[in-house]
Amino acid sequence: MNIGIVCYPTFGGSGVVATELAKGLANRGHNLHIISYAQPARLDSFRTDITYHEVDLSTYPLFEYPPYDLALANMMVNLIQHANLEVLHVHYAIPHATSAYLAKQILNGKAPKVPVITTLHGTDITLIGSDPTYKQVVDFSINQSDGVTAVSEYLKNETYRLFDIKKEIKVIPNFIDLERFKKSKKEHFKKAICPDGEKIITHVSNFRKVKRVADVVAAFDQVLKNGVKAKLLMVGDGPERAKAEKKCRELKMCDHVRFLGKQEQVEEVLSVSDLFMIPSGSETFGLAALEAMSCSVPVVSSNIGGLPEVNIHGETGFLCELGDIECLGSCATKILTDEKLHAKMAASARKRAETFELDKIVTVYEEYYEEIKGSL
Ligand code: GMT
Repeated sequence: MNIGIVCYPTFGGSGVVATELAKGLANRGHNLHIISYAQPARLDSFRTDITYHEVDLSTYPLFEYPPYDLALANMMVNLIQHANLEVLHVHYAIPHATSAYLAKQILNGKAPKVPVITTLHGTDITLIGSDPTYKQVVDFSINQSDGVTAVSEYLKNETYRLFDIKKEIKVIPNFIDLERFKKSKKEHFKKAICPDGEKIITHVSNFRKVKRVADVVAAFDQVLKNGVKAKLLMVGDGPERAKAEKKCRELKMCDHVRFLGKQEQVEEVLSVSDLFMIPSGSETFGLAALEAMSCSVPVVSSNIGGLPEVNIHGETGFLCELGDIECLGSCATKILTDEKLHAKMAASARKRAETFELDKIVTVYEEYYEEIKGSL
């Protein structure tokens, strides 16, 4: 099949899922076209079966905000006509589903029908999508898609609750490359960071407000106060980084915290981690938690959104109520000070991650494409 995948190019979330899905589909003999405004971070090597198309935004003195959604729709029309796309799969509803609708309308009757599949990822529904500024357009565009998927049961239910959706939403969870994300020996790295055998707690995110990075620092402070020798690795960057750095200065424990910035090989950091902390205020799935679990790292997370569908309380880690620093700190302490519990949770985390294995989920997408194509 010739498949078009539209996504954001960013490090976290939907862009990663879209790019990894494209690679998985290409490995099965499909021809992939990735469309974005910049090269996706995970599209890191040349292959003949994946073509990247960058949406060009011509500027014009009148445009304070160049209309990306129109340029994207134009690109979709070109690719449907000239690359013979058979499926157009857009990740994140805004504005991708709307551009896809427009492309379909433009081509109506002039090209074979191409099914548009929209995958909902998170903030396109829970935050920005349901904001009155965009809500009506998002509602309309989702309903105009030929197929709609959501990355968790939670997100499916939230979409029905927040919008007037007539379509059936299929839950297709996110997935993980178990070969890439597995614990590997990086002892030299661990020694360099933890010369006295300290435990490592890691957080990975885009440091947006919703990730509550200051909570990670505060909970880590509790762990230190509980007498655990530990280091905190903060991976990623974003608007809340300065706040988190300020928090560790206030708590006078900056010596124990390393802000590593954006890292491409997250699995290497996870390989030396003893615990992963993700106290988000909203998280429809929590791909970062799954990546940690796949590297046999137990997770302490908030009991929010889709996180309980990934991190099983008492099994792969612990869940705490939103903003409960005390709970985050004491759960982390419990795992880090009980070797038996740590080993049990690390093994369960990997086992749980195996249920989200990449190939299995790619098959589900492939079958869904066929189903939607057949229904047109
Ligand atoms: O917030 C992010 O990390 C990016 C965001 C997105 O929509 O691109 O991520 C969402 O999609 C990810 C992939 O499906 C999910 O794992 C994240 O839980 C979700 N983020 C939120 O809901 C805040």
